[in-house]
Amino acid sequence: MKMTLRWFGSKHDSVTLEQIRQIPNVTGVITTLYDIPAGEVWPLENILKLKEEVEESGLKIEGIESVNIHDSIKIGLPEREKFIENYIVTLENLGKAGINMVCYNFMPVFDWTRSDLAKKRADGSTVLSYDQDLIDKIDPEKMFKEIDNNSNGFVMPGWEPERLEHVKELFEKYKDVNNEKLFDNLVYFLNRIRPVCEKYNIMMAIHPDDPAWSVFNLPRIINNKENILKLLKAVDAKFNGLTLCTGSLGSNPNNDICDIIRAAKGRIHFAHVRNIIHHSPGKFDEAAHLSKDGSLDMYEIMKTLCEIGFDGPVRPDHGRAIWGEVAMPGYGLYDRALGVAYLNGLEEAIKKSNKTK
Ligand code: CS2
Ligand code: MN
Repeated sequence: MKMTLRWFGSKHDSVTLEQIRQIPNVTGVITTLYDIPAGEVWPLENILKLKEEVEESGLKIEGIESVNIHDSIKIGLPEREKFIENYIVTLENLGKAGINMVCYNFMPVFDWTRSDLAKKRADGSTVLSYDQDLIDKIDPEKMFKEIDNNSNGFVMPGWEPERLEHVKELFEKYKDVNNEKLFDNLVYFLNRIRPVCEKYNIMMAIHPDDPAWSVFNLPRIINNKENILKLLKAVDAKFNGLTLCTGSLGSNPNNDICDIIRAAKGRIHFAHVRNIIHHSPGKFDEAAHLSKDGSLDMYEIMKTLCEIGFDGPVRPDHGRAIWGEVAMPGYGLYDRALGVAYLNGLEEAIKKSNKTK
């Protein structure tokens, strides 16, 4: 596996490439052009500049998270054609720059949802958490403002301010979009981008819905094994793959992550590994990456990824913020550096135990 860290770019991240370079065994970053709104073309020039910046620090761009999908594509509006054309040009430019993995999601309106970005744990550290009862009481528009107010001054991925302006309208536009329609629109999109992906060997890695159930009555289609396999089969080609996000899929205790990994063998192009603590249905906290800190067995997850021969990029996901570090919630230096150290330790232990067998 290639150990990577997410990096939001020099203008948006509290962590620098030089710091990332100092973390043992990290060879690459997963990054994005954060300032380009969903739907617009990523100019080749900007991509090459980013690539140069990353490579100058001794790291490599292992993939993009995310090239966001314009809502008209998800809704299936006539203007989606223009936005799909733009997406194809972006993929072509990424391909020309030698970038071969793109993480994206197909969640309507909101990318991910949490009710608290800094829930205090007994030891004083903080984590992101989700409580369905609280979400049920929140007006989606207020939700945007709350996330913005609590993000320590950073622009949270998926909660970019330009989205806020359209929340009401968007809900209206999604009124007639059910799970089936959303799924068909996803398949349509994938078939349209297939030629450019295959030409440049670009792996598309869809991110599961987070949490893995419907929020604000919006449709959800990438939330369990059955639905994931349905998508992989609907466009049955390698480029159409998955970001195995343990925290998102694991938000639903009924999802067996190792079973999903085995079922999606050969189609997992990226892995987000983090633990999560289930409290009761609809209530969970994110956890440090340690197995004993949460409900998921991280050793088994990493072992299963090794067993299926996964050798793509993996990155730690949100963990705990400690020592009052001021960073984007879920993306502090501690969150990321500790996560990598732990995942490295697991991988080493798994390889050692395989050798002695
Ligand atoms: C989230 C998402 O899992 C995560 O890290 O922060 O924003 C994720 O990056 C997107 O859903 C992928 O498109
Ligand atoms: Mn994730």
